[in-house]
Amino acid sequence: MPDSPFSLRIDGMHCGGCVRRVQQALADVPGVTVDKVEVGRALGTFDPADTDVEELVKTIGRLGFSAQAAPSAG
Ligand SMILES: [Cu+2]
Repeated sequence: MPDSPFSLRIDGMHCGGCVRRVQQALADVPGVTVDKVEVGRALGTFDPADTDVEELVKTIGRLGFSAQAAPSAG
């Protein structure tokens, strides 16, 4: 199955430390490939057989940030 893109808008991120935490947490989710994390958003792809956007939102929520799915650019 082809990977699906995800784009998350994330509130509560402030600095490079936040970026690293989000990047690490997403990368630890099976099936996820992180393309880019910056303050306020994260982009990448995931294998729909392994996870879904809702799980990624929850993963970021467990770090203390508030994430929501954003429309994919392009
Ligand atoms: Cu920070």
